[in-house]
Amino acid sequence: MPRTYIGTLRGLEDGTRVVIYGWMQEARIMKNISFLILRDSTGTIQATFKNNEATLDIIKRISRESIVRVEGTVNKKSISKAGIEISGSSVSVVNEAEAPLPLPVVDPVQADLETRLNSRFMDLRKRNIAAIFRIESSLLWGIRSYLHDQKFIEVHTPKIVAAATEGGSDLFPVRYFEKDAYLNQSPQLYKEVLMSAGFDRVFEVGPAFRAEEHNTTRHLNEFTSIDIEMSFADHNDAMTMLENAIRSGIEIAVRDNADDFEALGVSVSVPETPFPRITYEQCIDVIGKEGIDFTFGEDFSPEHLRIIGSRFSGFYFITEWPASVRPFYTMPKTEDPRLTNSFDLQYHEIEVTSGAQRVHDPKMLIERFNEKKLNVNSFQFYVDAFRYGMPPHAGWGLGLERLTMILLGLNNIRETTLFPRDRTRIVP
Ligand code: AMO
Repeated sequence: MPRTYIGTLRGLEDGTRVVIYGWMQEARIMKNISFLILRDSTGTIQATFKNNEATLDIIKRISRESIVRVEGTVNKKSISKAGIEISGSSVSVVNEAEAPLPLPVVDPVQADLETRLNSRFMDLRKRNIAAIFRIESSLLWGIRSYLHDQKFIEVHTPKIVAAATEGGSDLFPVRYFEKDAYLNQSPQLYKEVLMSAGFDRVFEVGPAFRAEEHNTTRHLNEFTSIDIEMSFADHNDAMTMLENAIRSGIEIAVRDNADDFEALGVSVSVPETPFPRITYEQCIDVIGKEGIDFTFGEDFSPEHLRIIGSRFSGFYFITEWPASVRPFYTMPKTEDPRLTNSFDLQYHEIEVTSGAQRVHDPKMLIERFNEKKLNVNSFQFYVDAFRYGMPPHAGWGLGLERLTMILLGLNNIRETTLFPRDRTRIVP
């Protein structure tokens, strides 16, 4: 008999014969009957057995979290809280779980994050923890499908590279036969090269590696970057694409994951677009009003961003950043070259995306390398792509884990990563 998912039982008629496979969450043995709570990826169900020697003998020995097979019939007249159960006819153990468990699955007392991450496979069995990843998957699905509809093609660029893109100090070195190489910080250079290749609109979802020394609640050393690059476009086009992509991701998650939001006790509404835009200089005014001194050309500190973020209830862009705090590839603003055609998307005080119109003129690009005291020779393959017909272009990079974190109001980015990599953790 084929397997029935627990989540589909309600759609079946009373009395239908079914076979359920799942984890044995709980067993209770009474005088005449026994109860098993079974769990699969779609939910939990109670199976009730009339005690007889054969089944009782098995039920007594099933350890928590063992994989079991239960055969029985759907009982929709159940007096249980769920109003539905399985009247079990047979039960067998498919694979026994050892005891004691490294981490309980149903436990009113939450273990601390470190303990949970050490036994992540158990932690992920919890309904509210699994919900985070189901929602993250839908978010990404919605963003992907939006970009696909907008004629972006999905690409895959190398993660073992020879040069830095986002600043030289945050690189993980790797030995590449007789050469030195690094894990890529961002697909930046490659996505731009693909504009010269004539692909017009590309996106990539992949790992990005940052050897940042500090351990914070919003930094990972490996994160998932959603990157786009589009030709014949500027920063304004890129911002429009971003707000629409995020709205689409949230729309899909809200549509498809009602149970998961409920399990997390979180309610989310689809944000209205366009998102507000505020310039870097307007932000300086905002923090100035709080009596804080700030020098033009610096980056905002977390404290500054808290002040700015307190003015907005959701997503907003900070635009026109000074060239001093943006990478070499960022297009200066024509009317005021101290500034750039760049933006960050913020949610309250947290940055979720960076993006910009890029420099496309090879001469200007070389100047920007020199200004940033970078060695052009290390970027030869990139510069070459600008010399033989590079269209104007723009794009952004959006951190998937940050997006999930802010959407669900989680206070640590590790919660949104299956197996986080931080300053001290590379296992599991
Ligand atoms: P940036 O370095 O700002 O820009 O990164 C873009 C987005 O990626 C996420 N992010 C991180 N998430 C978790 N842990 C980290 N250590 C981390 N670092 C970055 C954030 C951030 O907003 N090439 C440019 C993008 C572009 O211009 O297209 C870039 O990488 O959400």
